[in-house]
Amino acid sequence: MPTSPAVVIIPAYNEEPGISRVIADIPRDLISEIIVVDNGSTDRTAAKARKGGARVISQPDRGYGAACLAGIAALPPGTEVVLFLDGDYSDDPAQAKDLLRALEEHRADLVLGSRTRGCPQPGSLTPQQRFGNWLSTAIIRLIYGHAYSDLGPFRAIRREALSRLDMQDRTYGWTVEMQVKALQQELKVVEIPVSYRPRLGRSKVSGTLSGTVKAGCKILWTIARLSLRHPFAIPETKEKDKGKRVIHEGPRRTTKGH
Ligand SMILES: Nc1nc2c(ncn2[C@@H]2O[C@H](COP(=O)(O)OP(=O)(O)O)[C@@H](O)[C@H]2O)c(=O)[nH]1
Ligand SMILES: [Mg+2]
Repeated sequence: MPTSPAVVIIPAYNEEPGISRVIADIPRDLISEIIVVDNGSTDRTAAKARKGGARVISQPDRGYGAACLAGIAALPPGTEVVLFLDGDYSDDPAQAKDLLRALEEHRADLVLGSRTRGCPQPGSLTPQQRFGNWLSTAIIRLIYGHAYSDLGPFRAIRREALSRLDMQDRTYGWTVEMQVKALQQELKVVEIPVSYRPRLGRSKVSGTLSGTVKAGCKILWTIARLSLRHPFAIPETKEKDKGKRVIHEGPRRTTKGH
């Protein structure tokens, strides 16, 4: 178990239907603070998050990455571990425990919740999401030789590693930017299977045609841009750590529903 509690960052845009349940299901014994980044919601997301006990900060500039960056800027001093979780109740917040446990057990820098290695409920991952994941991870594998199984949003990262990644993307490229930069910097990355269920409320990305096209293009462009800049791993890594970068735990099948 982690020696220092983690801070959770939840980017949220109009997540009134699910935000209270997301917050309520986060295991508090391991979490020191929950930050909900209200990304210009027009519903009662912020009020519900506050009522649930989260600190709500406002990021009026729309965009998934912009919301995550605002959350990072608001981290309390001394934060050692940051956990990212969406506000739509697709992920099971109780599995934050598994992510944090894996971070400690493997002495990892980054632990990714993999939906494809878990047991996604029917309808939770759209065919276009699965295809996009497959294509993106195949390209990353070709370039870097490492096989990610997903670009899911549920993840835990050490604060120090997060600072080193110098995250920039303000929209849909956020998750893939983190994963590509983690390989470039030879961070120790672990994937664990997580459950996934149909979201509460209305999808803004994968459930819409324009969201899917924009996200797909942005993800592929992000991989290309980052890889052209640093086609191989940045060569500062200690020799002894090479080859230990990506570990797949599991499979641990989880099927908990709403
Ligand atoms: N699409 C989108 N999502 C945002 C934004 N700001 C915050 N989010 C949050 O990002 C998460 C992912 O969005 P979602 O619609 O669930 O995407 P999907 O899972 O691909 O359908 C949710 O928690 C959103 O509330 C934004 O500007 N655009
Ligand atoms: Mg979602």
